[in-house]
Amino acid sequence: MIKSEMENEKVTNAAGLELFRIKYLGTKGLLKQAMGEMKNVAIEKKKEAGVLLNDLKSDLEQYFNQLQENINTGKNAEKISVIDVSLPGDPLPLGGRHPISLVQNKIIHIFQRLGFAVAEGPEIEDDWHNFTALNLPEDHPARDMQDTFFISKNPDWLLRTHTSSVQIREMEKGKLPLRIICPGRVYRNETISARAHCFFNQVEGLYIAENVSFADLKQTLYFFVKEMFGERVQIRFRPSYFPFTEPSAEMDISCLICGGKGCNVCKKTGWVEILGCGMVHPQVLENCGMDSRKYTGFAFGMGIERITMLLYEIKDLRLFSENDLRFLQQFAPAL
Ligand code: 2NL
Repeated sequence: MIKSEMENEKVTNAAGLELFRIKYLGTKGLLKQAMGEMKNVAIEKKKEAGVLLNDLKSDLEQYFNQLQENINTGKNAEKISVIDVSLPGDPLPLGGRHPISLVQNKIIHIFQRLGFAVAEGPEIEDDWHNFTALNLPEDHPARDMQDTFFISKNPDWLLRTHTSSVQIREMEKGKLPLRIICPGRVYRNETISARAHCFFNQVEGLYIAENVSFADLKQTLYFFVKEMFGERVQIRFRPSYFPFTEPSAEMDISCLICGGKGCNVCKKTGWVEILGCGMVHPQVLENCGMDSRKYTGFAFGMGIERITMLLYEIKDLRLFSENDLRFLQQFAPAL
């Protein structure tokens, strides 16, 4: 009787299956009730009744499993009722920007407010745009196979070692005044360590017009540093050398970690180097078809990884390219 009733049940979804389970197999279900009747069965009939009950139990369980499988595989199911539209949807995991992108965008934003436009160019370059136009002599170590990834030699095709090549391309267009920043990935053949990688990101800047002076360079970079690191940061310039600028300098900021007292980050000096800069070498202007008696300009270049490591106290450069979510998720925006 129970068995024929069971076979007439219409179970088409998970909710129906649960009702089925409660009715037949639940603690107060029909099976338990039938088992409860065992005490009223005469001694000589007990064995027979027991066998019948066991059969019923396995029939019920088998039928239940069959129904469950039908629902799971969508067989005989009224599809619509299997989906509970009132349940909340599966959450879409929200991504976040890479810390390098965050800092790059911040740098771009600051210079855009000073009237700099963003310029981009190819990562695969020729010898002229990466080296020769920049006044890098034939025997300069940067041209060495050990520092540069060459794709071919003669003619030379290589992975750009700085984004100065983009600036050369912009200068060659001949439109003045020129005020640009060039963010992008650059490549150098270095042994990978906590402080060096074979690729990293740079932002270079260039301003060429009449009467551009070193004072303009200093004010521009001072504004940038205050926007980037806060009002209280100090700067200093040290004389340096680059083949493409004259005079050249390196710029330090007062150490953000110890405030200038001396710590591991600033190697107890109170200062950390953040960029190189200088007045564009007249030869570079001439190489790009500009009159170096009429026009002057300044240029600078910085590594985005370096700035990011300073801002967030990141100790190992390799973290930026390992794609470890535990690292990256620390920069995800709060919801
Ligand atoms: C550094 C130093 C520098 C420049 C980049 C530049 C570009 C042109 C002409 C002249 Cl087209 N100069 N760029 C100038 C001085 C320094 O970068 O340490 N970068 C990470």
